[in-house]
Amino acid sequence: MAVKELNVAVAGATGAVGRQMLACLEERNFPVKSIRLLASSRSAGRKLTFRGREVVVEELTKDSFAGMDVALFSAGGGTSTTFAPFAAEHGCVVVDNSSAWRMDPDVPLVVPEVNPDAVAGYKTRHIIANPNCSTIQMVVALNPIHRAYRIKRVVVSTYQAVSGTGMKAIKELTAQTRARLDDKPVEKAVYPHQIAFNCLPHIDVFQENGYTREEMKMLNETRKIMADDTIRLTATTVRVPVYHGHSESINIETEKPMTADGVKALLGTAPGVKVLDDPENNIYPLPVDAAGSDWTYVGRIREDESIENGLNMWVVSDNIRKGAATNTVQIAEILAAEYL
Ligand code: NAP
Ligand code: 3JN
Repeated sequence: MAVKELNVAVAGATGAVGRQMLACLEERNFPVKSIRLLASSRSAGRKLTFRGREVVVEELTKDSFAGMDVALFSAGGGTSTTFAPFAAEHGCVVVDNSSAWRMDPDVPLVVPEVNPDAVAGYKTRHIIANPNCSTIQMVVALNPIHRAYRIKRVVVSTYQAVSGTGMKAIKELTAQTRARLDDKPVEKAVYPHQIAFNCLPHIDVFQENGYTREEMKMLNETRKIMADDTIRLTATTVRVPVYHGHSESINIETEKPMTADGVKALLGTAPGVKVLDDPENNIYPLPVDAAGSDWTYVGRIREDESIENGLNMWVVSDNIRKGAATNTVQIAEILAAEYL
């Protein structure tokens, strides 16, 4: 059966994620009948290119979604909270990249390699949430292991690229790097500290329990996507001076015994995963190699010698692609093929 062509709106089209969403729609040949590009009043009138044609960016308003079938949102949580319900009123299904709706029990939180059937839950509110980028690449790697060996506990430390913070942060890393190399004063606007040549153990705001919001997203979203509230997880999220690609050092403890070789074989056929694990030849996942790709790369797979049924691995993925835009478009593809 031919997939129906859809009227697609992209809210936040001028941003780091929005631009990548346009690229993904093109690359994946999404069945677009018409496209509407939305951003703040600051960008109204600007032109972006989609499929070789210039499209004028419009200001996002409550009336932007009339006649639209699907709206891909990446314009921040406040914008999603305000405007997603207007889209839903027009019968337009929202796939939202912010944290605004992720933990709403009436909104599915979807990673297509893990819980594609959850998309059906869009019918209640006409909203589907895209998880946080650090959660997405982690669950793509963890879910096959959980299904085979039951994960009891996860300890994860992230090394997150500045593109996760948006266009201003990408520019800030370049400007600070130039300033440092030229022996000029370093100016800070986006992060509370210099990010060039530095690591900041601080992503999103601190909570009362001492964790950051990013760290708590990793726990709460993982439980919802993997449909298992018994999984214990502790995270430390760190911003590093890398442009594209989040890296994660993940330690897990399982109920059933496993071996590193067994996990390598399992992940070797897991959806969305590419195992890159040949330390003798210096082969392991790297953010510079993952940038521009949609795979979740896993390497350094080894048994944790300090506990029973423990394993360490290193997981890398392009945060703006699989961590945001690609995952969003994959969800929209399921909607287009099976529901709309
Ligand atoms: P960005 O580069 O700063 O872009 C922000 C976009 O939102 C721009 O298009 C901006 O339009 C638009 N925008 C801001 N305020 C708006 C408003 N009041 N009305 C309409 N549009 C507005 O940021 P980004 O990196 O693309 O991220 C955007 C959002 O996506 C984030 O806030 C976050 O919620 C989500 N995100 C999710 C993940 C994930 O882990 N899944 C990763 C990154 C980002 P102007 O150009 O007109 O300012
Ligand atoms: O920092 C990163 O690497 C990912 C950033 C994600 C992000 C940035 C601003 C607001 C989010 C998110 O997706 O969780 C949000 C948000 O809370 O919506």
